[in-house]
Amino acid sequence: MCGIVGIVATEPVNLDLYESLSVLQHRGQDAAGIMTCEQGKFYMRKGNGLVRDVFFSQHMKRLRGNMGIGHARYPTAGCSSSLEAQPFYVNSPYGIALAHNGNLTNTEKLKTELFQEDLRHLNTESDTEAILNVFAHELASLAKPQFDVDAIFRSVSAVHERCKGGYAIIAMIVGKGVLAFRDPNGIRPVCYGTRERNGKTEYMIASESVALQAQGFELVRDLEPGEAVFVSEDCEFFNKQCADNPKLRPCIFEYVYFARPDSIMDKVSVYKARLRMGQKLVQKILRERPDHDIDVVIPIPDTSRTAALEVAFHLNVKYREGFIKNRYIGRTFIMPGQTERKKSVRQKLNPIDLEFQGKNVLLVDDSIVRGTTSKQIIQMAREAGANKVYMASAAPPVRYPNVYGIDMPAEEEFIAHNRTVEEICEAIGADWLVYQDLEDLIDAVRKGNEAIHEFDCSCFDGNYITNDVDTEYFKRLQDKRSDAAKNKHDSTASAETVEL
Ligand code: PIN
Repeated sequence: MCGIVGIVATEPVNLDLYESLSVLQHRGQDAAGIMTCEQGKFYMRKGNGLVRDVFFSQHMKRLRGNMGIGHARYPTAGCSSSLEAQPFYVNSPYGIALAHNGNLTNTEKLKTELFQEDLRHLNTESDTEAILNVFAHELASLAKPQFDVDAIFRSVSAVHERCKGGYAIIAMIVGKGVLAFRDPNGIRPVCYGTRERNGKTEYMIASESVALQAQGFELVRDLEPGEAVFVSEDCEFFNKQCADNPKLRPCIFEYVYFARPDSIMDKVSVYKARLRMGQKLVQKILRERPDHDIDVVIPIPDTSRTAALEVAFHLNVKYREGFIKNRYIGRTFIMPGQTERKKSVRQKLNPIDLEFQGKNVLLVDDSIVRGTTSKQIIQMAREAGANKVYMASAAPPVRYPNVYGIDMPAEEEFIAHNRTVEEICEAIGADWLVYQDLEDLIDAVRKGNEAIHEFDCSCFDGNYITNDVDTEYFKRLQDKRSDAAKNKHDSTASAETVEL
């Protein structure tokens, strides 16, 4: 997952872009980049690390101009060298910078086509570079010396034809404007908003509405699936549907975990969707154990708090903060002669023993992926003196790999892989385990916008809506995402931030 942002304004955009990336930091802590444009020149700063560690005042001063784009990266199915920090850039036609959130499912085929037919060289493993080159190639074949917005939209249509998968793109063309578009299924989110300043309407495009709100922009709407919007350097707005059969199927995992609760995505408040997940989950708990003996509901911070509140309320038992998270946990250091130490959950979370002593506790998490965190937390709850430890997940079991841009481990590393719920319960050491049903999760989100008829739920049901994911693809993905592959990569990484 990644965060993207683009702004066209009447004053310098460097600070707005920096602050927006900080607001979108939860979408990617691996690398960050900003590119701005002034008088026909691009200015760029990008590197590995958190937004606050990549940009210093000397960089900010150099990011000149009233339009620009930014990116915060979470590595997806690839490596995370700083060479692959975004935006990427090509100098022809015009000069184009591009940043992307998502993952393509036909990158290998695209790379071959780009090399053999379009005679374009790619220097990294990143599918962003592939999309940029497809777009540049198509625009070069359509562009005339006189700049033409329609040529841009026709090039986006060609990208939709050639690139498969989930993607939300932000691009900037030197001296012309900022472009954004969304894949024909609208899997990945992107929205835009406006702000009035200096007698003009300024535009901001971002992965999540919270970024707009924080910079004083008002959310206008999400981009439609397949739609492209272009804002010229002098703040003129254009838009066009560029896909043949667009159909909104947003990624449901955004609502489960990824997005900030204060964002509105495809007209659904993420916060309210999580409250409803709690309401649905409690119904299942009561169906399974009408005579439950739960004394207290304790969320596993942070995401699950919203759902846990509703679970406790409708169970009519206490809601308590039993785990405190260390807010300042940072990088892990690689000391000479030592391999990097993985941080244990104990360094991130600490129990307040008195909330556990002698009680039957229901722990609530947003999802269970590998189950390693759940296992350690359940053990911590027992050591803190809990009598019984029950576990509830606001999402169904994660059983299938995500190919549309959410970085998840290889399939066999999921705790739910080839296990029944009873077996998972035993593996994580809980006294009882309850998962949200997929139908209930869908209802919980859909209630916010009944015009969404379908979601990408692939990591729960294995249904890949782009219909192009074959065994060969999974094999390659597996090789990239396995622990062995990641360990190999980690030993060359300069820093790592902690992820729960
Ligand atoms: C963590 C949210 N959430 C916690 C992410 C852990 C799965 N994990 C997914 C649970 S936070 S595991 O709220 O953003 O801090 O199943 O892989 O062990």
